[in-house]
Amino acid sequence: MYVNTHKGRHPGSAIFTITGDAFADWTLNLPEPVSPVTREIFNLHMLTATVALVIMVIVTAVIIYSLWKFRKSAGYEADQNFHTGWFGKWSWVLVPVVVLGIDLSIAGKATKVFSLVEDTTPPELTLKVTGSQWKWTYDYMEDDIQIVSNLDRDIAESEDTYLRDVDNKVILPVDTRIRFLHTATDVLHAWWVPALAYKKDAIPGYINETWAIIEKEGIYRGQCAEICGTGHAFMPIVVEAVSKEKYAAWVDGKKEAATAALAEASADKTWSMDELMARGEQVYNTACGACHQPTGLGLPPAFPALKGSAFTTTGEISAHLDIIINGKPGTAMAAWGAQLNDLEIAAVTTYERNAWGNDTGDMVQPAEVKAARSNNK
Ligand code: HEC
Ligand SMILES: [Cu+2]
Repeated sequence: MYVNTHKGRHPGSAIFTITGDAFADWTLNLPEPVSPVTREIFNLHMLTATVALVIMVIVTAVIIYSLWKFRKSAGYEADQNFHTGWFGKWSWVLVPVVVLGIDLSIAGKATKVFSLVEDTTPPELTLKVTGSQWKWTYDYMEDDIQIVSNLDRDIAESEDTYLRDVDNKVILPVDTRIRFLHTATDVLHAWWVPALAYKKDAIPGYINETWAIIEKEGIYRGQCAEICGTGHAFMPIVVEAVSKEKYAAWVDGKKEAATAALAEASADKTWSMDELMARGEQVYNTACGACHQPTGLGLPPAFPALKGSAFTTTGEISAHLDIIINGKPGTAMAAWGAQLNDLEIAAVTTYERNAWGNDTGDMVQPAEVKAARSNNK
Protein backbone atom coordinates (compact mmCIF):
# COMPACT_ATOMS: atom_id res chain seq x y z
CA MET A 1 0.00 0.00 0.00
CA TYR A 2 2.93 2.31 0.61
CA VAL A 3 3.77 4.06 -2.60
CA ASN A 4 7.34 5.16 -2.32
CA THR A 5 7.92 7.65 -5.08
CA HIS A 6 11.51 8.18 -4.03
CA LYS A 7 13.59 9.26 -7.00
CA GLY A 8 10.42 9.21 -9.02
CA ARG A 9 9.04 12.08 -10.97
CA HIS A 10 5.53 13.24 -10.51
CA PRO A 11 3.72 12.54 -13.77
CA GLY A 12 1.18 14.82 -15.31
CA SER A 13 2.33 18.03 -13.76
CA ALA A 14 3.37 20.80 -16.10
CA ILE A 15 6.05 22.10 -13.77
CA PHE A 16 7.95 18.87 -13.96
CA THR A 17 7.92 18.65 -17.70
CA ILE A 18 9.28 22.18 -17.93
CA THR A 19 12.07 21.86 -15.40
CA GLY A 20 12.32 18.09 -15.35
CA ASP A 21 16.07 17.96 -14.91
CA ALA A 22 16.14 20.25 -11.93
CA PHE A 23 13.64 17.95 -10.28
CA ALA A 24 15.20 14.66 -11.30
CA ASP A 25 16.19 14.08 -7.68
CA TRP A 26 13.06 15.62 -6.29
CA THR A 27 11.12 13.32 -4.06
CA LEU A 28 7.48 13.38 -3.09
CA ASN A 29 8.16 11.46 0.07
CA LEU A 30 10.74 11.21 2.84
CA PRO A 31 14.07 9.69 1.78
CA GLU A 32 14.18 5.91 1.78
CA PRO A 33 15.03 4.87 5.35
CA VAL A 34 18.02 2.55 5.85
CA SER A 35 18.09 2.17 9.64
CA PRO A 36 15.63 0.58 12.12
CA VAL A 37 14.43 3.79 13.76
CA THR A 38 14.12 5.80 10.57
CA ARG A 39 12.17 2.92 9.02
CA GLU A 40 9.71 2.96 11.93
CA ILE A 41 9.39 6.74 11.64
CA PHE A 42 8.79 6.38 7.91
CA ASN A 43 6.08 3.76 8.50
CA LEU A 44 4.43 5.94 11.12
CA HIS A 45 4.46 8.82 8.67
CA MET A 46 2.86 6.61 6.00
CA LEU A 47 0.25 5.37 8.47
CA THR A 48 -0.83 8.86 9.54
CA ALA A 49 -0.74 10.18 5.98
CA THR A 50 -2.88 7.25 4.81
CA VAL A 51 -5.41 7.66 7.63
CA ALA A 52 -5.60 11.39 6.92
CA LEU A 53 -6.05 10.72 3.20
CA VAL A 54 -8.87 8.20 3.73
CA ILE A 55 -10.70 10.56 6.11
CA MET A 56 -10.25 13.44 3.69
CA VAL A 57 -11.66 11.45 0.78
CA ILE A 58 -14.71 10.28 2.76
CA VAL A 59 -15.50 13.70 4.22
CA THR A 60 -15.01 15.47 0.89
CA ALA A 61 -17.22 12.92 -0.88
CA VAL A 62 -20.01 13.34 1.67
CA ILE A 63 -19.83 17.12 1.43
CA ILE A 64 -19.93 17.17 -2.38
CA TYR A 65 -22.70 14.59 -2.52
CA SER A 66 -24.80 16.47 0.03
CA LEU A 67 -24.32 19.82 -1.67
CA TRP A 68 -25.48 18.36 -4.97
CA LYS A 69 -28.21 16.02 -3.86
CA PHE A 70 -29.93 18.31 -1.33
CA ARG A 71 -29.60 21.53 -3.24
CA LYS A 72 -32.35 24.14 -3.03
CA SER A 73 -33.22 24.01 -6.73
CA ALA A 74 -34.14 20.36 -6.32
CA GLY A 75 -36.75 21.41 -3.80
CA TYR A 76 -34.94 20.77 -0.51
CA GLU A 77 -35.37 23.05 2.47
CA ALA A 78 -33.02 23.44 5.40
CA ASP A 79 -33.74 20.84 8.09
CA GLN A 80 -34.74 22.76 11.24
CA ASN A 81 -35.12 19.64 13.36
CA PHE A 82 -31.86 17.77 12.75
CA HIS A 83 -30.94 17.91 16.43
CA THR A 84 -34.12 16.20 17.49
CA GLY A 85 -33.63 13.00 15.49
CA TRP A 86 -31.52 10.05 16.80
CA PHE A 87 -28.58 10.85 14.51
CA GLY A 88 -28.68 14.53 15.41
CA LYS A 89 -28.47 13.56 19.06
CA TRP A 90 -25.81 10.86 18.88
CA SER A 91 -23.48 12.00 16.14
CA TRP A 92 -21.87 14.51 18.56
CA VAL A 93 -20.81 11.54 20.65
CA LEU A 94 -20.11 8.98 17.93
CA VAL A 95 -17.88 11.12 15.73
CA PRO A 96 -15.44 12.11 18.52
CA VAL A 97 -15.33 8.49 19.72
CA VAL A 98 -14.35 7.29 16.25
CA VAL A 99 -11.73 10.07 15.90
CA LEU A 100 -10.31 9.34 19.35
CA GLY A 101 -10.11 5.64 18.53
CA ILE A 102 -8.10 6.38 15.40
CA ASP A 103 -5.88 8.79 17.35
CA LEU A 104 -5.20 6.27 20.07
CA SER A 105 -4.25 3.53 17.64
CA ILE A 106 -1.74 5.91 16.01
CA ALA A 107 -0.49 6.94 19.46
CA GLY A 108 0.08 3.29 20.35
CA LYS A 109 2.35 2.86 17.35
CA ALA A 110 4.10 6.15 18.08
CA THR A 111 4.85 5.07 21.65
CA LYS A 112 6.65 2.01 20.33
CA VAL A 113 8.73 4.19 18.03
CA PHE A 114 9.62 6.47 20.93
CA SER A 115 10.92 3.60 23.00
CA LEU A 116 12.98 2.43 20.03
CA VAL A 117 14.44 5.94 19.76
CA GLU A 118 15.59 5.75 23.38
CA ASP A 119 16.99 2.23 23.05
CA THR A 120 20.38 2.28 24.77
CA THR A 121 21.72 -1.16 23.80
CA PRO A 122 25.55 -0.87 23.93
CA PRO A 123 26.91 0.15 20.52
CA GLU A 124 29.78 -1.39 18.59
CA LEU A 125 31.02 1.99 17.45
CA THR A 126 30.69 5.47 18.94
CA LEU A 127 30.93 8.58 16.81
CA LYS A 128 31.04 11.92 18.57
CA VAL A 129 29.63 14.62 16.31
CA THR A 130 30.50 18.19 17.22
CA GLY A 131 28.84 21.11 15.47
CA SER A 132 30.71 24.40 15.19
CA GLN A 133 30.20 27.53 13.16
CA TRP A 134 30.33 26.20 10.36
CA LYS A 135 31.68 22.73 10.14
CA TRP A 136 31.35 19.27 11.69
CA THR A 137 34.03 17.52 13.68
CA TYR A 138 33.78 13.73 13.98
CA ASP A 139 35.60 11.76 16.65
CA TYR A 140 35.72 7.99 16.31
CA MET A 141 35.92 7.30 20.02
CA GLU A 142 37.24 3.74 19.86
CA ASP A 143 39.91 4.42 17.26
CA ASP A 144 41.03 7.90 18.24
CA ILE A 145 40.45 9.25 14.74
CA GLN A 146 39.26 12.78 14.13
CA ILE A 147 37.82 14.13 10.91
CA VAL A 148 36.90 17.73 10.26
CA SER A 149 34.30 18.12 7.56
CA ASN A 150 33.81 21.40 5.69
CA LEU A 151 31.61 22.46 2.82
CA ASP A 152 33.26 21.67 -0.51
CA ARG A 153 33.37 25.09 -2.12
CA ASP A 154 34.56 23.81 -5.50
CA ILE A 155 31.22 22.38 -6.60
CA ALA A 156 29.64 24.47 -9.33
CA GLU A 157 26.19 25.88 -8.89
CA SER A 158 24.91 23.83 -11.82
CA GLU A 159 25.80 20.52 -10.15
CA ASP A 160 23.40 18.42 -8.11
CA THR A 161 25.63 18.42 -5.07
CA TYR A 162 26.11 22.18 -4.97
CA LEU A 163 26.24 23.14 -1.26
CA ARG A 164 25.69 19.47 -0.40
CA ASP A 165 29.23 18.12 -0.64
CA VAL A 166 32.07 18.16 1.86
CA ASP A 167 35.83 17.84 1.75
CA ASN A 168 35.92 14.92 4.21
CA LYS A 169 33.05 12.45 4.28
CA VAL A 170 32.11 10.50 7.39
CA ILE A 171 32.96 6.88 6.71
CA LEU A 172 30.85 4.35 8.61
CA PRO A 173 30.44 0.56 8.40
CA VAL A 174 27.14 -1.12 7.54
CA ASP A 175 25.40 -3.67 9.83
CA THR A 176 27.03 -2.16 12.89
CA ARG A 177 25.28 -0.63 15.84
CA ILE A 178 26.49 2.97 15.89
CA ARG A 179 25.94 5.48 18.67
CA PHE A 180 26.11 9.15 17.73
CA LEU A 181 26.96 11.58 20.52
CA HIS A 182 25.85 15.11 19.71
CA THR A 183 27.35 18.29 21.08
CA ALA A 184 28.45 21.74 19.91
CA THR A 185 31.21 24.21 20.62
CA ASP A 186 29.41 27.52 20.15
CA VAL A 187 25.68 27.65 19.43
CA LEU A 188 22.93 25.09 18.81
CA HIS A 189 23.30 22.89 15.73
CA ALA A 190 21.58 19.62 14.78
CA TRP A 191 23.19 16.81 12.82
CA TRP A 192 20.44 15.44 10.64
CA VAL A 193 20.70 12.70 8.02
CA PRO A 194 17.07 11.73 7.39
CA ALA A 195 17.79 8.28 5.95
CA LEU A 196 19.94 7.25 8.93
CA ALA A 197 18.90 8.94 12.11
CA TYR A 198 16.33 11.20 13.65
CA LYS A 199 17.56 14.55 14.87
CA LYS A 200 18.43 15.74 18.32
CA ASP A 201 19.90 19.13 19.09
CA ALA A 202 23.64 19.55 19.47
CA ILE A 203 23.94 21.77 22.54
CA PRO A 204 27.18 23.30 23.88
CA GLY A 205 28.00 21.69 27.21
CA TYR A 206 25.52 18.83 26.79
CA ILE A 207 25.69 15.48 25.08
CA ASN A 208 22.67 13.99 23.35
CA GLU A 209 22.64 10.59 21.73
CA THR A 210 21.00 8.89 18.77
CA TRP A 211 21.70 5.53 17.19
CA ALA A 212 21.54 3.74 13.87
CA ILE A 213 22.35 0.48 12.17
CA ILE A 214 22.98 1.31 8.53
CA GLU A 215 21.63 -1.53 6.44
CA LYS A 216 22.76 -0.52 2.97
CA GLU A 217 26.04 0.75 1.55
CA GLY A 218 25.84 4.14 -0.07
CA ILE A 219 26.07 7.89 0.27
CA TYR A 220 23.64 9.59 2.64
CA ARG A 221 23.33 13.34 2.79
CA GLY A 222 22.04 15.67 5.44
CA GLN A 223 22.04 19.22 6.73
CA CYS A 224 22.44 21.18 9.90
CA ALA A 225 18.85 21.37 11.14
CA GLU A 226 19.08 24.08 13.76
CA ILE A 227 19.60 27.62 12.60
CA CYS A 228 23.09 28.52 13.79
CA GLY A 229 24.08 31.78 12.14
CA THR A 230 24.99 33.11 8.72
CA GLY A 231 26.80 29.90 7.71
CA HIS A 232 23.90 27.61 8.65
CA ALA A 233 23.24 26.65 5.04
CA PHE A 234 26.91 25.89 4.47
CA MET A 235 27.52 22.95 6.79
CA PRO A 236 26.24 19.95 4.84
CA ILE A 237 26.70 16.36 5.98
CA VAL A 238 27.83 13.44 3.82
CA VAL A 239 27.98 9.91 5.22
CA GLU A 240 29.50 7.11 3.18
CA ALA A 241 28.46 3.68 4.42
CA VAL A 242 30.89 0.92 3.41
CA SER A 243 31.34 -2.78 4.15
CA LYS A 244 32.92 -3.77 7.46
CA GLU A 245 36.11 -4.86 5.68
CA LYS A 246 36.48 -1.58 3.83
CA TYR A 247 35.83 0.28 7.04
CA ALA A 248 38.56 -1.62 8.91
CA ALA A 249 41.01 -0.85 6.09
CA TRP A 250 40.05 2.82 6.19
CA VAL A 251 40.63 2.96 9.96
CA ASP A 252 44.09 1.43 9.55
CA GLY A 253 44.98 3.89 6.80
CA LYS A 254 43.81 6.84 8.90
CA LYS A 255 45.87 5.72 11.87
CA GLU A 256 49.01 5.34 9.78
CA ALA A 257 48.51 8.76 8.19
CA ALA A 258 48.01 10.36 11.62
CA THR A 259 51.22 8.83 12.96
CA ALA A 260 53.13 9.97 9.89
CA ALA A 261 51.73 13.52 10.07
CA LEU A 262 52.64 13.78 13.74
CA ALA A 263 56.18 12.58 13.06
CA GLU A 264 56.51 15.08 10.21
CA ALA A 265 55.18 17.98 12.25
CA SER A 266 57.41 17.39 15.23
CA ALA A 267 60.57 16.66 13.24
CA ASP A 268 63.20 19.34 13.77
CA LYS A 269 63.10 20.36 10.19
CA THR A 270 63.36 23.84 8.77
CA TRP A 271 60.76 24.37 6.09
CA SER A 272 61.15 26.54 3.02
CA MET A 273 58.92 29.49 2.19
CA ASP A 274 57.30 27.60 -0.70
CA GLU A 275 56.55 24.58 1.44
CA LEU A 276 55.07 26.70 4.23
CA MET A 277 52.95 28.74 1.82
CA ALA A 278 51.56 25.64 0.08
CA ARG A 279 50.67 23.96 3.39
CA GLY A 280 49.42 27.20 4.83
CA GLU A 281 47.03 27.81 1.98
CA GLN A 282 45.56 24.34 2.48
CA VAL A 283 45.11 24.84 6.22
CA TYR A 284 43.73 28.34 5.71
CA ASN A 285 41.14 27.28 3.16
CA THR A 286 39.81 24.43 5.27
CA ALA A 287 40.06 25.92 8.76
CA CYS A 288 39.87 29.70 8.41
CA GLY A 289 38.31 30.53 5.03
CA ALA A 290 34.68 30.14 6.16
CA CYS A 291 35.02 33.30 8.28
CA HIS A 292 38.04 35.22 7.01
CA GLN A 293 37.21 34.24 3.40
CA PRO A 294 39.62 32.74 0.85
CA THR A 295 40.32 36.30 -0.33
CA GLY A 296 41.51 37.32 3.14
CA LEU A 297 38.93 40.11 3.09
CA GLY A 298 36.78 38.62 5.88
CA LEU A 299 33.16 39.61 6.30
CA PRO A 300 33.43 42.81 8.34
CA PRO A 301 32.28 43.73 10.87
CA ALA A 302 31.73 40.14 12.08
CA PHE A 303 34.94 38.62 10.71
CA PRO A 304 37.96 40.89 10.29
CA ALA A 305 39.97 41.06 7.09
CA LEU A 306 43.44 39.55 7.36
CA LYS A 307 44.59 41.23 4.20
CA GLY A 308 46.37 44.34 5.35
CA SER A 309 45.41 43.77 8.99
CA ALA A 310 47.79 45.13 11.62
CA PHE A 311 47.98 41.62 13.07
CA THR A 312 49.22 40.01 9.88
CA THR A 313 51.40 42.74 8.44
CA THR A 314 53.12 44.91 11.03
CA GLY A 315 52.08 43.00 14.16
CA GLU A 316 54.45 40.90 16.27
CA ILE A 317 54.62 37.25 15.21
CA SER A 318 54.15 36.29 18.86
CA ALA A 319 50.79 38.11 19.04
CA HIS A 320 49.73 36.54 15.74
CA LEU A 321 50.61 33.07 17.03
CA ASP A 322 48.87 33.78 20.31
CA ILE A 323 45.49 34.59 18.75
CA ILE A 324 45.66 31.48 16.54
CA ILE A 325 46.72 29.13 19.36
CA ASN A 326 44.49 30.56 22.10
CA GLY A 327 41.73 32.26 20.12
CA LYS A 328 39.98 35.32 21.43
CA PRO A 329 37.53 34.35 24.19
CA GLY A 330 34.07 35.77 23.75
CA THR A 331 34.37 36.00 19.96
CA ALA A 332 33.95 33.49 17.15
CA MET A 333 37.74 33.24 16.88
CA ALA A 334 38.32 29.80 18.40
CA ALA A 335 41.51 28.44 19.95
CA TRP A 336 43.16 26.37 17.23
CA GLY A 337 45.99 25.10 19.43
CA ALA A 338 44.40 21.73 20.06
CA GLN A 339 43.12 21.22 16.53
CA LEU A 340 46.18 22.09 14.47
CA ASN A 341 49.69 20.71 14.90
CA ASP A 342 52.86 22.80 15.07
CA LEU A 343 53.52 22.53 11.37
CA GLU A 344 49.99 23.52 10.43
CA ILE A 345 50.02 26.57 12.70
CA ALA A 346 53.47 27.61 11.46
CA ALA A 347 52.30 27.24 7.87
CA VAL A 348 49.02 29.12 8.27
CA THR A 349 50.75 31.95 10.13
CA THR A 350 53.35 32.22 7.37
CA TYR A 351 50.59 32.11 4.77
CA GLU A 352 48.58 34.91 6.39
CA ARG A 353 51.67 37.11 6.63
CA ASN A 354 52.51 36.69 2.93
CA ALA A 355 49.29 36.04 1.02
CA TRP A 356 47.02 38.67 -0.55
CA GLY A 357 49.89 41.13 -0.90
CA ASN A 358 50.73 41.14 2.81
CA ASP A 359 54.26 40.24 1.65
CA THR A 360 56.05 40.62 4.98
CA GLY A 361 58.57 37.94 4.03
CA ASP A 362 58.17 36.55 7.57
CA MET A 363 58.53 32.80 7.96
CA VAL A 364 57.39 30.85 11.01
CA GLN A 365 58.85 27.40 11.73
CA PRO A 366 57.18 24.61 13.72
CA ALA A 367 59.83 24.98 16.45
CA GLU A 368 58.64 28.55 17.10
CA VAL A 369 55.08 27.32 17.46
CA LYS A 370 56.23 24.71 19.93
CA ALA A 371 57.99 27.42 21.93
CA ALA A 372 54.94 29.69 21.77
CA ARG A 373 52.78 26.88 23.11
CA SER A 374 55.03 26.29 26.11
CA ASN A 375 55.17 30.05 26.91
CA ASN A 376 51.43 29.91 27.38
CA LYS A 377 51.52 27.31 30.07
C1 HEC B 1 34.22 31.02 13.11
C2 HEC B 1 34.86 32.13 12.47
C3 HEC B 1 36.39 32.17 12.46
C4 HEC B 1 37.26 31.19 12.01
C5 HEC B 1 36.90 29.82 11.43
C6 HEC B 1 38.57 31.72 12.18
N1 HEC B 1 38.51 32.98 12.70
FE1 HEC B 1 40.10 34.21 13.04
N2 HEC B 1 38.85 35.60 13.80
C7 HEC B 1 37.48 35.50 13.89
C8 HEC B 1 36.96 36.70 14.57
C9 HEC B 1 35.51 36.97 14.89
C10 HEC B 1 38.07 37.50 14.86
C11 HEC B 1 38.06 38.84 15.58
C12 HEC B 1 38.24 38.63 17.05
C13 HEC B 1 38.21 39.97 17.77
O1 HEC B 1 37.12 40.44 17.99
O2 HEC B 1 39.30 40.47 18.02
C14 HEC B 1 39.23 36.80 14.34
C15 HEC B 1 40.51 37.32 14.40
C16 HEC B 1 41.62 36.70 13.85
C17 HEC B 1 42.92 37.31 13.77
C18 HEC B 1 43.25 38.71 14.22
C19 HEC B 1 42.92 39.61 13.05
C20 HEC B 1 42.72 41.04 13.37
O3 HEC B 1 43.14 41.87 12.57
O4 HEC B 1 42.08 41.33 14.40
C21 HEC B 1 43.75 36.41 13.18
C22 HEC B 1 45.22 36.58 12.85
C23 HEC B 1 42.96 35.24 12.90
N3 HEC B 1 41.68 35.45 13.31
C24 HEC B 1 43.46 34.09 12.33
C25 HEC B 1 42.68 32.95 12.08
C26 HEC B 1 43.23 31.72 11.58
C27 HEC B 1 44.67 31.43 11.27
C28 HEC B 1 42.18 30.86 11.45
C29 HEC B 1 42.22 29.41 10.98
C30 HEC B 1 43.12 28.53 11.64
C31 HEC B 1 40.99 31.58 11.87
N4 HEC B 1 41.33 32.85 12.24
C32 HEC B 1 39.72 31.03 11.84
C33 HEC B 1 36.71 34.46 13.44
C34 HEC B 1 37.19 33.28 12.90
CU1 LIG C 1 24.72 24.49 12.37
